[in-house]
Amino acid sequence: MALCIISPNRDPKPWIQAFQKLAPDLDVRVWPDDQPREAVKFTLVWKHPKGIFSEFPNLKAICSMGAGVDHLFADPTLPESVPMARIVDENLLEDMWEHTLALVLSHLRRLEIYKDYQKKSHWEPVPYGSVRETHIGIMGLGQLGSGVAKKLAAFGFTVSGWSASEKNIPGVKSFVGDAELEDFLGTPDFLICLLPLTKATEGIMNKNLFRKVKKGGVVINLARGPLMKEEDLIPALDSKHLAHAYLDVFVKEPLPKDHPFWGHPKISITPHVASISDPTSVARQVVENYQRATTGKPLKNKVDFARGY
Ligand code: NDP
Ligand code: OXD
Repeated sequence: MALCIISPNRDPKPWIQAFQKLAPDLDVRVWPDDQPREAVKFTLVWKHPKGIFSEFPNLKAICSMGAGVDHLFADPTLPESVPMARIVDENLLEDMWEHTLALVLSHLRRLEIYKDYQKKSHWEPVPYGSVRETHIGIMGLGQLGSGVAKKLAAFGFTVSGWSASEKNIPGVKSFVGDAELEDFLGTPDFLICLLPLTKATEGIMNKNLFRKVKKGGVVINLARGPLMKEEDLIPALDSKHLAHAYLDVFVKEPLPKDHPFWGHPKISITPHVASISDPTSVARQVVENYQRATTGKPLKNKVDFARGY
């Protein structure tokens, strides 16, 4: 029995080291190797080549290397009969919260503006915002969105959130489904996206949605690039309806050098670093799911094939 890592664009070494420390007897392989595929019962996957799972006739489970699973569903040959899991990790949430807080506080305290002023040796105080007067809306109240929402509320922000089902999170007003999306969008000063990328959510941040966001609102996309219609963002910023966009994720990554986002004064870019799965922190849950899969037990952090997340 073996676990096979399939991550052509991500270094498998830290994962192998983490598994060796935790479960020295575990047979860990890395695709592409020349060992027989029959022994592989479990694959740990990040942006795999499409169609690859048909090489593994005895697969009992597929696990995403991260929280997101859109990279799995992008494969039309993904086997529905093989259960799937993803990463749910306290450190992933902590990192997402710290990244979110850094962006929001930096914006409220106008740090982007002063960075620009400094380049010009320009001295000019600008009015700043405060936590107590700021409303944050979060699209997606799952593992990450609900955790971030709870922490923002405890920090003193006014917080609301939007999800497919109703939530009961202390200090967070819950809005549900398409019928309540417009009401949700109207009041927050910051709109943060932590939705999964699915057929239902692709392109959800588009010109119609931007129009419903409060004038002067700030948009933050920390989830997946294709959730936003990229061509609709610059017009919403240039018309001054939106004040700024903080983007960590893009339709095409790395963001192409000639992409108009790079040079736009109201767009701040980070290279998909909001929160990265740390193998030393998450290897334990992968090993546990390997053991569960190979002994016929249900997986933890299971992905719902029908919902796509
Ligand atoms: P979850 O699956 O736990 O949560 C998803 C949330 O979105 C749920 O609240 C769900 O509602 C809601 N949702 C899904 N579809 C819809 C819909 N059609 N309408 C309304 N609400 C919807 O995901 P996580 O919180 O773990 O992660 C969110 C995303 O963050 C990941 O999919 C990944 O793409 C991204 N990510 C980005 C990282 C980065 O570094 N930039 C790092 C890690 C993750 P309900 O609860 O009712 O089901
Ligand atoms: C993830 C990511 O989904 O890193 O975990 O984006």
